[in-house]
Amino acid sequence: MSFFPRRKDILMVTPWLAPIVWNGTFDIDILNAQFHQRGVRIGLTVFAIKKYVQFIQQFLETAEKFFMVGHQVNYYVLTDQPSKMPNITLGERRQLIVLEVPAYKRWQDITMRRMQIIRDYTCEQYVNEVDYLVCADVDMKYTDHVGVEILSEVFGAIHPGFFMASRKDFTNERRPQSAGYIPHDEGDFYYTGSYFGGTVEEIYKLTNHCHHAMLADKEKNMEALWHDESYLNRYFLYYKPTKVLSPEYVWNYYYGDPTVIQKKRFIVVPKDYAKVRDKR
Ligand code: UD2
Repeated sequence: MSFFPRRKDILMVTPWLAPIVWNGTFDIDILNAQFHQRGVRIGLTVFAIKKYVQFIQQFLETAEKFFMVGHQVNYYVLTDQPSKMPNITLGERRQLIVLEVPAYKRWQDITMRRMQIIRDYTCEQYVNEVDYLVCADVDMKYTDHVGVEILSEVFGAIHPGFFMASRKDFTNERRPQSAGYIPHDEGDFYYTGSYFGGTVEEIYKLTNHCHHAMLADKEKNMEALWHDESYLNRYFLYYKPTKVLSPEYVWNYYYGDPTVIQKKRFIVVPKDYAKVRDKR
């Protein structure tokens, strides 16, 4: 029965023929065998700056249970407070690399400058140590399997708040002068800024592009509506992802518990914005 679709309740492939990854659409044993054969090395980058250091322990502990189990993983934690990094016992072929980075004053700059920092480390370090990069927010935890099924040349994840929304309701940047601009009648999906990845080379291109878009707006005294997320959405409109992750991969219980989301693999940890962000 291999010609029958595994699921009929969701879209499994984009109009440009990239797979959309949902529970029940892949066989992890086949994929693991393929990726083990290639001996892939995976880097997971995560920023923990200022008060966000409080999230890193849970992030790493849950990643140890669920993220790329059985594969070689380098955690790259980018922080302004290396001394506060937790002491975690890691599994075989998994290592923690702490990289000290500056803490920008405004939270908007902290989140947007991740693009620049990832780009710079891509050339200096990541390219020599891993094959794929996965770039994640820190105020998240893994609650179910996330494995090599997500890996592809370049991938993004559909934002949990918009997978049922129509294109006109996507919260894209709508000012034509902005480098993050997307017209109302364009845009395939609304992607979250909290999870993307790909080969080191593709992530170099993506982060470099988004960083330059942010700088171009800065010149005009502008900032896209949802910061790095807006520039990322613009990038994915013109450089389409080769794989798209369903919202199982970045679920937020704020949006309830719909049955179509059979697994919640990586979820947002609720936070009090007023307490974790500096008021600027
Ligand atoms: C959304 C996106 C986020 C980004 C942001 C842009 C989701 C789940 N997340 O989240 O990816 O696009 O909008 O506005 O859709 N950080 C620090 N210290 C700080 C501030 C931020 O380390 O003081 C890092 C940290 O890794 C954090 C990330 O930047 O997870 C994103 O910041 P956020 O979580 O405050 O952004 P948020 O919740 O608005």
